[in-house]
Amino acid sequence: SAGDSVVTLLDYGAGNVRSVRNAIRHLGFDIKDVKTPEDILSADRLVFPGVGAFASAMDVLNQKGMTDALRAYIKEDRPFLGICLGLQLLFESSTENGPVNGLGIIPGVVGRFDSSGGLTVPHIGWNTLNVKEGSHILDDISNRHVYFVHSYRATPSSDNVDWISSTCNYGEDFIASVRRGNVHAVQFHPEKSGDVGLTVLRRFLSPKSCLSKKANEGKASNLAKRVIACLDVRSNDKGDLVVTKGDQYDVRENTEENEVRNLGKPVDLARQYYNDGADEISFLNITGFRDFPLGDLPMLQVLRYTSTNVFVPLTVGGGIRDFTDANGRYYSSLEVASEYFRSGADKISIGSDAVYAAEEYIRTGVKSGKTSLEKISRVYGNQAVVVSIDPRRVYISSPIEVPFKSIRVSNPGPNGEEYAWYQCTVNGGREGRPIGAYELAKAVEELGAGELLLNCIDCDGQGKGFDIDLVKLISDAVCIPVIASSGAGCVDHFSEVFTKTNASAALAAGIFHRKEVPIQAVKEHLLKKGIEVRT
Ligand code: 1PR
Repeated sequence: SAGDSVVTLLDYGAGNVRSVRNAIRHLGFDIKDVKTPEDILSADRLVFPGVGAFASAMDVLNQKGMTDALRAYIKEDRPFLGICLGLQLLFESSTENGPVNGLGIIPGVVGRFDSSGGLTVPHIGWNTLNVKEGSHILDDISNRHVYFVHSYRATPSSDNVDWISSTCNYGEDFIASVRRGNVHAVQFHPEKSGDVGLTVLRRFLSPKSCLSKKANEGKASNLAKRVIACLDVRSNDKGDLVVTKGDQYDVRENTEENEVRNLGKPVDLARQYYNDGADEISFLNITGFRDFPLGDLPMLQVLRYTSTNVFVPLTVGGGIRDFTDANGRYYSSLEVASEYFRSGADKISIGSDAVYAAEEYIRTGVKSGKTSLEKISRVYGNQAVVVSIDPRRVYISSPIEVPFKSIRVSNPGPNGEEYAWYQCTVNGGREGRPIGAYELAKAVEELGAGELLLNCIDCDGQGKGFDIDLVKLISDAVCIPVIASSGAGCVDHFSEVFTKTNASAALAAGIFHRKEVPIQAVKEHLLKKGIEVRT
């Protein structure tokens, strides 16, 4: 019947569920959106991708009169799939901005991961599941990597053990999925977990295709180190949006025409990197500091197209700030970010504006709550906000020369200097600011950043390896994940950064664009070195 191909989606408008939509459509199903509580009650199968914070999600569900309909639907054992917050909301309550009551279907309280012992929070990235037998949609995916991004989790107890279909280990065992009859919920994101995730979704959507193989016994899980492909995007002089790549941030050819280097088309390259096994794709709108992104519709189009067939996380950065256009119309940074999310981004990244926010916070000692960083992370959650740092190395002879955190460098400077500090810049490296990368990292973590993209202008495009001193300094200083960036030239640079520092991910651009090193080769090398990766 026609109903067989229709999936009812509960999108309460709090954020990006575009990827879930895209994945469902990719699998050949049509989507019907829930508008009223009756739509829930008449669904054949209901997908509930929770986004945003627990309290605001419950507020919206209560306001729309959907809480009772959801409870009734689930109680009748009708096909249900909750995703991320859609799992958490099934529990009794959460401590996120709370305590706040949830739907109360599963016993237990959702709480925050404990970072006091040095655990990196949010839990972002590809981790493996310990799948229980009879878990149905997860059968035989024990030990496969799936994508998580969250700071809160439900924990196993004797009261909810009957519900648990898999756990995952991150500092402790937490509930990765639940199942009772036709009701399923997963803490990870199947729509962002590549082929494995699509399999989980397909099994939920067409249960007949489900394997009932015996589940593998899962080993203790390990968060995989991520390999990220980065696309620096801007308009060339002809006005076409191209992927470019700089040398120490200079993206122009060394020719008379001085044209913007063109390494390909953003949508095509992103798709290729997804197929090649990239764990994540980042787009940086590198002229966003001067060109307003909402006027830059091609970038939004790039996200829309890419997210239709790329099922790993997408980050987009560039130009996220408050803005008044030529007609005097004011746009808040939150509107800019929202537009990026609506177009298919899973995370946004803030560069220049985060530097100003950190400077102000350090100067006043007060969190104003008004910076783009704070506003966006409050609405979309910390895990959706990356801060991109563009530091430049400044050599000094002695730490007392500057009021910023400095380190003893592994390789002395040109005049034999033994120390350096890392000066933050804004506007694509064009302007140095009176703040160091260390100070910035600590400040933005407090202001709500969920992750740091740590570049280094000196190393960018040089292919001589990551700045290990810098990556170590920053990844030891914060509890949030750090993405090492700038300088990858060969596979050994990836194992080096993962063995010598606490980086959670490594990002590269030039070597992938120039096809010097395939992503698959990086993964194979890391595997050989005993480093956990998603294959
Ligand atoms: O300040 O919020 O508008 O954000 C601007 C964003 O654009 C920032 O994330 C900033 O890093 C980025 N950006 C600005 N100018 C440039 C430039 O290159 N001229 N790109 C730029 C930064 C650095 C990396 C690069 C790695 C790896 N690109 O992301 O991809 O260095 O390169 P490699 O593997 O080839 O060495 P805002």
